[in-house]
Amino acid sequence: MNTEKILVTSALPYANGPIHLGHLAGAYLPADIYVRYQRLKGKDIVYVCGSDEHGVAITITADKENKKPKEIIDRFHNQNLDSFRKFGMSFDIYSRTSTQVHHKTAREFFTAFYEAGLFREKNTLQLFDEKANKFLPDRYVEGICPNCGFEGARGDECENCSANYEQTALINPKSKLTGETPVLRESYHWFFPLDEFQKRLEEYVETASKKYHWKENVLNQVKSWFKDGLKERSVTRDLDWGVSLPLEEAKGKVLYVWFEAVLGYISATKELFESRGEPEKWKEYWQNPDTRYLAFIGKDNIVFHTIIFPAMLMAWNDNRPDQYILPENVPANEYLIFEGRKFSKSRGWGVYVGEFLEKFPADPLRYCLAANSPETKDASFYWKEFQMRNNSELADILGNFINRTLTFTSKNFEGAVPEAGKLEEIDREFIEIISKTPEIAGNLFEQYKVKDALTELMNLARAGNKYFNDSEPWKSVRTDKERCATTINLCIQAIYSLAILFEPVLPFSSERLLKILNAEKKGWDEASKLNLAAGHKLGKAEILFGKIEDKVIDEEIARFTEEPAAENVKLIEYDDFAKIDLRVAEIYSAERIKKSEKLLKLQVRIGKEKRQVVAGIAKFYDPETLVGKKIIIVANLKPAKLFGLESQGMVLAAEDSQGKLQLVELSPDTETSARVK
Ligand code: B3M
Ligand code: ZN
Repeated sequence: MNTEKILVTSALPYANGPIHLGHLAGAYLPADIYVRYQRLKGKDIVYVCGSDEHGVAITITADKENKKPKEIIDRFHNQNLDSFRKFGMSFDIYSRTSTQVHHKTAREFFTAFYEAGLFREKNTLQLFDEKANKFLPDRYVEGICPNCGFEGARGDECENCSANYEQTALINPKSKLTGETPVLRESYHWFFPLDEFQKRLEEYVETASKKYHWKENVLNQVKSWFKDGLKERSVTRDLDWGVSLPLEEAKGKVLYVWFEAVLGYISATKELFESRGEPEKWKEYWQNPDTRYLAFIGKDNIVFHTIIFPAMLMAWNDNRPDQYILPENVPANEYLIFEGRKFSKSRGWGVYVGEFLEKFPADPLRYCLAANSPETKDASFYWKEFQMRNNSELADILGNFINRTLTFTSKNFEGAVPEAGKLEEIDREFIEIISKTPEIAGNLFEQYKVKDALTELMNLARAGNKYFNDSEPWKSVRTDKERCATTINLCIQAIYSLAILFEPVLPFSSERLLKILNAEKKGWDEASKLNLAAGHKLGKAEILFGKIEDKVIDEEIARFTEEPAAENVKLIEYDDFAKIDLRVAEIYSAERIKKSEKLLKLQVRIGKEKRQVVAGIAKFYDPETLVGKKIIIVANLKPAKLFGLESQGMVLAAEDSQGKLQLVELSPDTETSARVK
């Protein structure tokens, strides 16, 4: 048994919102596939993750919802844990940074640096909101990015260009609490001297990236940071939510979320082994020079995992006897976008994992995200592609090969593996493909090339279909039963191999398939062999991959019909505009529609005429408040049926910055029936 130790972490998602497909494609699915593959290879692997529960990402959400941060993190921690479980993530532990052990670990690091005199301490000018009487750390301010000019850049980082900076560098800052321009106020803070570590970090990156073939997207970002020169970073914040500092004089301050969140990986590993009754064993991973450590992340987290976290570990190692290992590789994916546009929580653009898995099984989603993984460049999730990959690849290639073989076996060989006879060229060629695939695909998984590995695996299923077709067992069953038996024997052997090899990507289907084969899960390398003895009785066959109908996918697409941005709109003639009959209408009755969360039934008056209009504003308006409002409706739209109700027009509304629809309202003295032009 190969007992090489591997430690794998996935970025800790903030517990301030639900996980969406973009998250999965970035730091989670690639790691899970890798981990499952290495487990099949017999490696001694530990895979940890958990919720990031501190920082202003949490407090801002709490402020918005008028809730306590604790309520927010509890809600989303549990929700995300559930989504991950349903998606088949095989974490050994999914912890959270609000645990005791994490607070303790984080303070230990701070203390170690403090006692070593590493921090620079000073009074600094911080942005302060006089109206709210509060300091405004990190995302509490927005402004123009000092690096790329992006408007709406956060106080600590720019989501457009990934630049990180001290808040005071932000141009034209505005408080997120009140919208006011903040003033500068003095506050005492502790700074980590990142600049002092630059040379060693460069050496570390140079060596590790060469030896372990870091991805280019990661390396480019790191290099540009080095080029700009590393700067000291303050590790404390004026905030009342987070890990408090172990210092008397630091009341009302907490550790900067990133300074402690990366340590969450260590805390989670401690917790894991504590729960297994081996409280010291985490050290065999984190403090063992023979362990390989891989940190899977999304591209917006690169600097923290390639520069800041390694620097912290170096600083610890400089001052304490117990020595931590550094990441051997930091495989980061690019972004997944959704139907051609960025995922956006506020604009409701995208799909949450929980929602998705209520309608579709996890494996087709895993397959689709893996096959279209943003490994080297951004990729987009399209519903149509999801349907196509499910129907034409999973069902028509893999599922079909399994299904036709097993049906044939049950019909002609009483559901047992028939004995193979003399091998011919065609059989030997197929055996060759079975025996080579594990190594070829395995090497690709080792290099995080999930897409290519998947192609190899699917090619084995393709080869299976071709072998079945070319061998024509439906003919040989009548003319040469031994030949037929050989064909079917090899097809079943290939299916067993597929069940093992697809486990990292399709864990649920692999488990079901093993049951159908009535066989045990075996190691990765075993998949290169012909494992089933003649006479082995198979289990009950069932369809592994159902097809997804157009209707089902079209419904999903309809929920996300894209509106073009104003600057991209095609120009029209006045005549085109004049075709639309816009009228002022007065709402005289409004009520909810049973079973619909979104729709309201409105009765409106346009002059003397009465109309019924069904409008998708139920989430944003109480029906009572609508009566008497003067609004605009498209009066010459062909009637449509919604939830069995006829809608004789459409109301005009626009989204606000929170993604809420606001009706276009007119002043009460506007004449109904007046034409809007
Ligand atoms: N919580 C980033 C995020 O959720 C962050 C990662 C922490 S990794 C230690 O976008
Ligand atoms: Zn920027």
